[in-house]
Formats: sequence, structure tokens, C-alpha cells
Amino acid sequence: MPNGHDVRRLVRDLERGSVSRRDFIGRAGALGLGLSSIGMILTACGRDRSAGDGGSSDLGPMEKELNIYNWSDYIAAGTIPGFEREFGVKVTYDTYESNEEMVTKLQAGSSGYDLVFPSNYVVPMMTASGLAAELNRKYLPNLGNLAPTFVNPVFDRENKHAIPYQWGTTGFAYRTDKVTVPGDSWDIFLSAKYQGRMTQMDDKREVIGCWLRYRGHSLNSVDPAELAVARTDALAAGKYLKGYISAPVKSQLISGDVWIAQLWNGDTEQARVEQPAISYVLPREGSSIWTDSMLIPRASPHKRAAHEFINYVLRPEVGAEISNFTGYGSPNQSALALMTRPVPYPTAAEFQRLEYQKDIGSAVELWNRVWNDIKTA
Ligand code: N2P
Repeated sequence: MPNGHDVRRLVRDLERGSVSRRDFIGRAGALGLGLSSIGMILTACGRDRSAGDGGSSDLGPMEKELNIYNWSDYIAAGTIPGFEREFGVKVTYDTYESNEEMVTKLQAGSSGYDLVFPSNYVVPMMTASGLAAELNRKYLPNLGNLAPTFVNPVFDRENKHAIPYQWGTTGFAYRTDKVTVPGDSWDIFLSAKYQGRMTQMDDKREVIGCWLRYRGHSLNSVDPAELAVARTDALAAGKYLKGYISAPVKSQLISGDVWIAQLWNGDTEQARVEQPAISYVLPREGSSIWTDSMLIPRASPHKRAAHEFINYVLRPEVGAEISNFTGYGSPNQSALALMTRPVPYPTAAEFQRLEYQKDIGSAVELWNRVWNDIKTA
């Protein structure tokens, strides 16, 4: 638990200007404050100065390097080489498995990354805590290709810091040759008969979120009583799980070591290309829908190249090529006609089972404790 006295003193120093924003983030983190709380304090202190990096200023000539940090299996084979060839830029490409892994890396400082891909709920935290640069529209003429649903999203009004990249849903993948009656409920993870053959994601928002939905609650709940029940359900399911693993579970689904895996729709599609006996279920209790966006960190050393890359992804053929590999939906309206497996945006009826993940503010500390109990059981 953060010590209230120390936190108050640190906030006072921030207000007086005797502590810089960067030092504040580091020291508040060391005192045990979560990123959302830090973001809220910075915003309240009127020190959200993410604007001004890109802003409307000139970004200068194109740099020769670009450092991208993206989710694994989330780009087509030709996307990076095509950009390198056309723009004469050398791209360094690293991958991560969760939003939290990415944010932790950026918070540590000097990551050198120029482009990251946070989900909805992460964008407000990143802007409020000063981790995001403001985008410069002058370098993004292809923005007009975005479908209207993805323009001016609630998580980043006017797309000031974030340009949608891909969208998808979370459900479970299963082996149709091993599980003949999968049902359509999250309760499958409570069935002893699949002990050791099931996995859930290594992702606190997805795991706790699905157990909240299972009991009819919002997956953004901050109610301690609802979270306590989700914890109990998750611990009960945990006894039957082989482990918590996100995208890398695909190889185990393909080999047949795992039969049922909580997973995103597109990664399930990717596995199905190699093993046709795989299907996807969106449980009836409901689940998450998300949009991952391209965001330039405030500390990015190559902002011009990062803008050019965003603009390149917004081309119809580049957007389509990405979705054709990932199996996810494209927010790029002009790409839809070129997609080999179009993923239609959910209808209003389908949306009744879907919910966008939102920033849970200071409740992240309670969520972290619940997640820690689940992971260490
Ligand atoms: C990565 C898919 C990432 C989606 N394979 C998570 N929002």
C-alpha cells in the first residue's frame, strides 16, 4: 500500500516544480502507485504536456532508422521490408505479449521505441502519464481511409495520439476433433474433464474480465465484491489449466497439446490456417472487443519515420495485407475490399455480447492484487 504521507509530499513537490514530471513518474512508481493513479495526478496538476512533440511543428527530414514494438504475430511478412525498401529506413522490430509488458518497458525509460500498439484502455493512461506524443496530421494524409467508427474514438478524442491499427474480440479457441461439445460459456474452463488441456491468457484484463462477465458483470468492474467472486472463479478454473499463455499458445493448439485456449479471434484464425480442426467461440456471457492503435512514444527518437510508417499502414493495400495475415479486422475502410477474409464489424445485436475495455483508474491496484493471487495459486 503506498504511504499517503510520502505520496502527498511528492505531489506537493510536483506542483511546486521542484520535481520534474519524469522524476515524479519514477518516484511515484517506487512508492507503489499504479500508472493510472500517476496519470490522474499528472493530469490534475495540469502537467499533461504530451502536446508539443509532434504537435504542428515540422518534424524535419526523414530519419534512417525506426524502432517498432508490436504485439507478436501482428503484421504481414511483407509490411516491414516494403517500408524499408521504399523509404530507405532500417526498421528494428521487437514484440510483446501484453499491454502491461509494453507499458512497463516504456516506463523504465530509454527504450528507444518509435511506435507501440496499445489497446483502448491503455491509451488514456499513456497520454495522461506523458508517455505519448501528440500526432502531427500534416504527415498523415491517408487518415481519410479510416472507417468512421475509428475516427474520434472515446479513448482518444480526435485521434490526437492514437491511430487505430487492428481490432478484434476475445473468446476461446478449441480443437474440434478433441472437444465435440464445447458449449458457448466461459464455464468450459471449470470442467474437470479437460484438466491439463486448457489455457487462459497471460493477461489480467482478459482473465479477470471473462470471469466478471461470467457472473453478469461489466469486464471493467471496479466493485470489490464482484472482483472477489471473479477471483474465486478464476482460482477454481486455475486448477484445471495447463497455464496462462497468450499468443504463443497457438503452437500447442496446432500440435494438440492444448485443446481449449482463451484466445483472440485473429490468432485463432492464424492457428486454423495450419490446423483446420480449430474453431472459435464467443461465449454467450459476453467478452471483450478491442482496438489496438499506433502510438508514438513521447521519447521516440525518430518521429518523422514513425509518422511515415503510420501513413504507410493507412494505405489500402498495406492495411489489407496486414489483416490478410493476422485474421483481425481492419479499421482501414479502403482496405476492406482487398481483404481475402474480411472480418465484418459486429452488428448492434452482436454488440450486446461485447464490451470495450476501459481504463479502470486507481482500481488497477485491486486488480493487480487479484491477478497476483490468481497467478501465484
Ligand atoms: C497479437 C494480437 C494482439 C491483440 N497477436 C491484443 N489486443
